[in-house]
Amino acid sequence: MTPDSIRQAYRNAGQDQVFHFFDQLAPAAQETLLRQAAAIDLTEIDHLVNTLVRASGGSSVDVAGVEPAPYIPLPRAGGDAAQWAAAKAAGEEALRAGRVAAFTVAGGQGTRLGFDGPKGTFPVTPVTKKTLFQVFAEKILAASRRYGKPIPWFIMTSDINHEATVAFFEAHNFFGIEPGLIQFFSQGLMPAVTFDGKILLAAPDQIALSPDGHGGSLRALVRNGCTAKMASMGIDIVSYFQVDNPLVHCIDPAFIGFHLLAGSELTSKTCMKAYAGEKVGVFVQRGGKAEVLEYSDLPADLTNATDSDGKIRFRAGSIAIHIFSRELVERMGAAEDPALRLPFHLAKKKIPTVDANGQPVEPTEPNGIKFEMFVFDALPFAKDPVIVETAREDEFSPVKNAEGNDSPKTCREDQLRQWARWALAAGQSIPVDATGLPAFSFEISPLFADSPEAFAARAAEADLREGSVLQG
Ligand code: UD2
Repeated sequence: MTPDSIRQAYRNAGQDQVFHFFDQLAPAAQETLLRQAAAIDLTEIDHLVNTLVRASGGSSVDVAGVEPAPYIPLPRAGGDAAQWAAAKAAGEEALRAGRVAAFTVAGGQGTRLGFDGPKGTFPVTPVTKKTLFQVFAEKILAASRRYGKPIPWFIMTSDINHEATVAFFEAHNFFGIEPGLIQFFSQGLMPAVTFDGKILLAAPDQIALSPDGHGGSLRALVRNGCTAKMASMGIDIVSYFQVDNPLVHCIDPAFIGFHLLAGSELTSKTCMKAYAGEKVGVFVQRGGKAEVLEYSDLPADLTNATDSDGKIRFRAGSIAIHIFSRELVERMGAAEDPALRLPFHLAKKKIPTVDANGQPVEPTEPNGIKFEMFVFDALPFAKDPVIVETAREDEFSPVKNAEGNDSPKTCREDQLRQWARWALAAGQSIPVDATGLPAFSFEISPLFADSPEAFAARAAEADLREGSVLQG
């Protein structure tokens, strides 16, 4: 596209304000703006403005007819132990056949934590302060050693943190993973618009762009050649997790096995909500189709509803751990028809912009709209989706806030509680308080043991005391 044709397209779309300062810009700045403008799909923006923005006058998400979605319970919660064992065996077979890749979404801004840098570089372990990325790397390495097959790791970044993320891995020798097995790629960006659909400028030569949500991962995996690479490696199972939760079983044979045995295209983990207002989406169904409703879209009466036995009715929380079949990613990530792609959600935000003279404006009230896709919206598009329960204490303790719930402190303590449980189950004596928190800090690397069984097998090597670190 030539500069003229780009500007013409913006004029035709009623978005000429993007070039308001163009003639006053230096050539390099003009080029930046043209490059950003050319990368935006104006037809998509036009469609979103017509369907979502114009219709957004305070309307809430339709929740008519939603019911709690069924899920496979843990054996201890009434699940069938034989079914769990069969699932584990099927998952192990797939891992031994090298069919599985790990996939982390790490393109977010981590604003709530107030940490300046890619969130995966945040230190989380109690003694050596390993970063989130290192914990995942060691879990992936441990699984690949156990099953005798390399497990490639796809990491989605965004423009905000791509270079810093890659540099961090390089500086740490990719934590012992062969560099060729890790693929970093940047997710797409979306422009922010005013409430009447005009694309906003962040500066005279910059469009106000932000990442397109974790749902952008489906099209980013396709556009960046990741699905093609997976196909060439014989990988058809994609183990998806977020960057903020070091307890996640990045590679979980039983979870993979449930996915395979059901012939599912999308299998999701659920963990029972700790309290009604917990900020996790919930699994619901309507018309026989499962979906996730984000916590902010669930009205208070449904959030607080209880069953006849007093339990939270919509208690199956979505903790953002999924298995995708490669086919589903390919199909949805490449779809041309908007009806077959992930929908966009809009969020009213304070978007830094410029005034008519090009001077910066920091709004104190929301002045525009950002568009984001959510990956869990793939659920209604997937064949035979499955939802599987996991135990919070074993798998979910995200670092989201600087203090309080889901903070570095709660996460550190949950790691310690988990390792103390393994040690106690293996017959060691460790002083713990009523919440299971050990009286001293120590650390177990996934390369030493990544499950209670793995720990029990090596318990004789484990002398746990203040500051102990069990590494490889
Ligand atoms: C998410 C879920 C929530 C629950 C919770 C569990 C949504 C909307 N909500 O809440 O239901 O499952 O997690 O912890 O997802 N990311 C990108 N690119 C983006 C935006 C986000 O890669 O454009 C990544 C981000 O780096 C992180 C993850 O997605 O790994 C979650 O993002 P978040 O912190 O915005 O989600 P949160 O905590 O609001």
